[in-house]
Amino acid sequence: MKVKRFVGETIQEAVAQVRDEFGPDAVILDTRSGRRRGLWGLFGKRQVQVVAALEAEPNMASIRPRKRKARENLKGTEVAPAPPENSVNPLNLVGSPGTQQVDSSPRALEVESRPAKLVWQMYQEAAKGSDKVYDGKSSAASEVGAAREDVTLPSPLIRIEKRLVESEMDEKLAKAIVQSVWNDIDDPLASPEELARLVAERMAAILRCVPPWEFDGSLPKVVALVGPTGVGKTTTLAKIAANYSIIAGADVGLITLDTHRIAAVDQLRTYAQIIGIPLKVAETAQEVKEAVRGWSRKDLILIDTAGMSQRDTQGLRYVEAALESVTDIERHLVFSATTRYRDLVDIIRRFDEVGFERLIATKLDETTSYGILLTAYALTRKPYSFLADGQAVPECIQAADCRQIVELILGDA
Ligand SMILES: Nc1nc2c(ncn2[C@@H]2O[C@H](COP(=O)(O)OP(=O)(O)OP(=O)(O)O)[C@@H](O)[C@H]2O)c(=O)[nH]1
Ligand SMILES: [Mg+2]
Repeated sequence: MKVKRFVGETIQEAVAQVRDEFGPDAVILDTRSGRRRGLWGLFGKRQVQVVAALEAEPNMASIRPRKRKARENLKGTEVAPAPPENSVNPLNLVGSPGTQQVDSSPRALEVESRPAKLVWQMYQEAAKGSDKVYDGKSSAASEVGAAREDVTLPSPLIRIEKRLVESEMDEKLAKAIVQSVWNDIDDPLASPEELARLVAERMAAILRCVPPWEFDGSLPKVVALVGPTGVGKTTTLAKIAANYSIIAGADVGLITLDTHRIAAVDQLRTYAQIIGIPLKVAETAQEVKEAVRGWSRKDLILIDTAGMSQRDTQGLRYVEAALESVTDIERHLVFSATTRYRDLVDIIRRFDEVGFERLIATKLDETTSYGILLTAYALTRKPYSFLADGQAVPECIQAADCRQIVELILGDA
């Protein structure tokens, strides 16, 4: 893949350079505007920087969206979008058999297993006293099962706990997981391999991931991505849109609320054009509402929002109000797998005010420590929907899979 930075005085100028050099197959990865750096930077000309990529093979533009003529006639009778003939689903994104399937009905998502309850209670108990380490004898834990009298962990479990902490998992969570396994174990002489297997199983049991959406031809699924600046919201939105539109043949529409930066609108517009789907720009809650209402026959409506620092209270309120105007919206909090624990806590606290129902972790390719993924789940108890692991659109995304997250965290341990 060729990646290059193009600089112009306007976004149009920079994008024209991209088109001249890379042609129509170029994918815009990033756009930024600012003043030129250097000695005269302070009073320098404004400039727009566009980072674009050209895939070798395959690329998005070479896969033309399916014709929707037949589909329009079928609306209302179709159960789910049929995959294109002989289609493969390399991204594991769009409801392929064999992906982990979880009942995603609201009721099923509320239900947590007994082991999960045990871990969460231990974790919450430990988290209450600031740096207090869970001692295995808390009253909360005893509600779901008496903790072992003997709280000294065997050395293989201590090693696993250390490994989890090294993977950037919150220390209290790592302790709660291994302690809960030890608490439940039937065979105190279990081998290190067996203990490792039990820990992996427990981690998978406490996590939740939802399967990819399926559309029944009734009301559109409306999804908004929210999150801090630069975590990959727009890129992830484009990946999701391209996969559902091009691979699954779903009828997809995009709305952007990120209207303050012209480059942000152009970034999404470029993606929309390449994928061959419409984009609407909405500035107010009323406009969002109208945009959604105008697309009542679409399968999927994806809403991009402006990245905001978790300290930007005004921005957070704006997004909250704009999204509140749409009923049955599903909000996905996007965060980078490279986020540090303290920042994650802050992000979750602030975006809790906007509200979100799902988690998306991005930039899995930029780290080798994935414990933060389980920590994010522990702090929110919202299931994962997608995982993203690179800049390439539409390739670097997949439906979240609990076992895979556990494997990433445990690595070669
Ligand atoms: N390595 C890596 N880079 C990513 C991933 N997802 C997005 N990026 C890159 O992260 C940068 C920011 O991506 P955007 O999609 O613009 O992020 P955003 O959250 O929309 O940013 P704002 O709208 O400015 O808040 C771009 O350079 C993307 O190519 C990923 O999974 N891995
Ligand atoms: Mg964006």
